Amino acid sequence: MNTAEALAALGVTEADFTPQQQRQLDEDGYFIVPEYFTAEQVEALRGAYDACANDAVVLGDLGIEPGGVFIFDLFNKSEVFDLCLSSRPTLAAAQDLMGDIRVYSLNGRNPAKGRGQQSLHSDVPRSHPTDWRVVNTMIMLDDMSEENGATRLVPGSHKWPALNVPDDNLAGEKAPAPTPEELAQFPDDATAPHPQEIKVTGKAGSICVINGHIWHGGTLNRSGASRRLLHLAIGRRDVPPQLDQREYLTPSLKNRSNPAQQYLLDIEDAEPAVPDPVRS
Ligand SMILES: O=C(O)CCC(=O)C(=O)O
Ligand SMILES: [Fe+2]
Repeated sequence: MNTAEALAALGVTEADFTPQQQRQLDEDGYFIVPEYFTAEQVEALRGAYDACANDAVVLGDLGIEPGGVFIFDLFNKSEVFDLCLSSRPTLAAAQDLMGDIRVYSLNGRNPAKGRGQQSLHSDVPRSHPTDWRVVNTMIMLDDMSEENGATRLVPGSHKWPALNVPDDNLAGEKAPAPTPEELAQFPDDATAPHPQEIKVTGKAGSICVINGHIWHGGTLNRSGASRRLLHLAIGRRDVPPQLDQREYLTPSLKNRSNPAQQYLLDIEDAEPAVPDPVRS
């Protein structure tokens, strides 16, 4: 199996990444596919999300979102999340940008009322201008609006130096020191609105595919309305993933996944490492 075979087996075709989307990803660093997932799929994903809400982890006091709440390792939490690997625009865009790819992580995030403002950040570092390492996807399980914590993006900033990369994504690497000109471009307060930022809004089921280097971040959930979002990140295959799927592999994921899914999860020759989760 290789990336091209895996994507073909998962039904990815040229239609999943149009020349216009390719141009948008190149120039702006993102594109949106409204209501990509059907209402039935969204309903199933919401059910699975809620069923593992108790697995949410509260982050520490440092980083892009002190006290941020995340659910990690979703592929091992429910088979329903396998649907994320049918986000064909993500897979097609990731292959186009990075060549050989694999899953980098699948996380969930639903900021509570009065929470969610993150520092503007790039998800991964970069050592030269086309060292693209991650394509990320915001999969909206609820309608996302300016009131319930829309993701903000600075269009075009994927070509700027990486900003505030989370420690977990540095894999021990030291981000290259920015030049004085680059430094001058960095915001004084990364939590503040950026003059060029836009807010990603959309109906449940919509996806926003981003170059993981774009400056982006969560915003404040003012209304308290639910804003369940999945982040499906696909990495270049030679880049250490955020979550090593082999270390967290459950019998259930190993047994149900097909060869193409196993290739993308990089678990083809791996044995289960932890038991299946028990839900009451
Ligand atoms: O949930 C969001 O709106 C963005 C989250 C994000 O970018 C992150 O946690 O790295
Ligand atoms: Fe991010």
